[in-house]
Amino acid sequence: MSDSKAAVLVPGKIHARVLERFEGKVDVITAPAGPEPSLSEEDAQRITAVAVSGSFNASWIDALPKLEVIANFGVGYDGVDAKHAASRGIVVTNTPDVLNDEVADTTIALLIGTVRRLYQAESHLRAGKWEAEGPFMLSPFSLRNRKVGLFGMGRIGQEIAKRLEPFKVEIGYHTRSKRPELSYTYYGSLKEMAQAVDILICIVPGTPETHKAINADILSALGPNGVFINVGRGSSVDEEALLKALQDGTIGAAGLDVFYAEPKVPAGFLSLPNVTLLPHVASASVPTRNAMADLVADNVLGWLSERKVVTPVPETPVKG
Ligand code: A2R
Repeated sequence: MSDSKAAVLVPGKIHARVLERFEGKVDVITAPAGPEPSLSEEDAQRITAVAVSGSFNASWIDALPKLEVIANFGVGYDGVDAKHAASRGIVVTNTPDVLNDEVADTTIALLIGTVRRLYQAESHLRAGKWEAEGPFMLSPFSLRNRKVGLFGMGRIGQEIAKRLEPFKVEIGYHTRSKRPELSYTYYGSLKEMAQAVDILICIVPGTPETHKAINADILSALGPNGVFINVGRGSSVDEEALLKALQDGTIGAAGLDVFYAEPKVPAGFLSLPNVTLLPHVASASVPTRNAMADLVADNVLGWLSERKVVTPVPETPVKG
């Protein structure tokens, strides 16, 4: 980096540690997040890097003629137009691996919480109903004798599968390419897997291909004892179809950490007894979010000082 500091845009909010890491090293330019860029022309002409948690579309990219790198806070970078960035020779980075264990741990908690209705049981206690009315109901479902299918078997999916092994459940997965090194049952289609298993865990990225892949057809294949868990992206689910399936018993229960238009959650879910809802917290612990923040900062600072990034996304490979 030269004497005049590089200008790094932070649209909207980002983890405080990213800003701490930037302090004294770069000039941080903030701007309100939104679909259209809102920046002075002078700032737009200076910015060479972006650190973003959320969305960064083609309009933003095109507003920054000197832009070289976009560092996304999060492993899922569906909010960043990586293809457009690639077409302009701009590098995009994300934060893979450092959150695998946390997300996998949370998935197991959400799964068991959903199957055994643990949140509802705790609410029963907190409301004084245990003493006043008696024990909480028996949970209709159990993890015993269950077959689990993972839609997605990447970095996080494999950590979830490893954690499922000691629970003595059968494990299968659906991805576009079979992973011959894994001993789990491979299903060539999502529907085939939904028919064969009774717990479906969604851990695929949000892409045009996975958009609303979990639809009425898949939910009906999962069946009335079926449990659906989503820790990937809300965009992978047709939420209207899921709500209806939970209301009319097409499936048995769902545990959701992500939503189609979060933080908006369809009101219908809130009153259902067979749903466990989390506000997108799968990676949200202090240590894991710090590690993600460090990776964002390492990517930006590494690029600005040495033209090196730690974790480029596949659309914008960096030759090193
Ligand atoms: O299809 P493959 O062989 O590329 O396997 C990937 C799978 N996947 C799909 N499976 C079926 N149909 C699709 N259209 C499809 N697109 C992708 O999802 C792979 O097994 C998995 C993604 O793995 P990774 O790229 O390693 O992502 P990671 O770190 O596990 O994170 C997954 C997602 C993030 O993108 C965020 O949305 C969320 O979890 O945190």
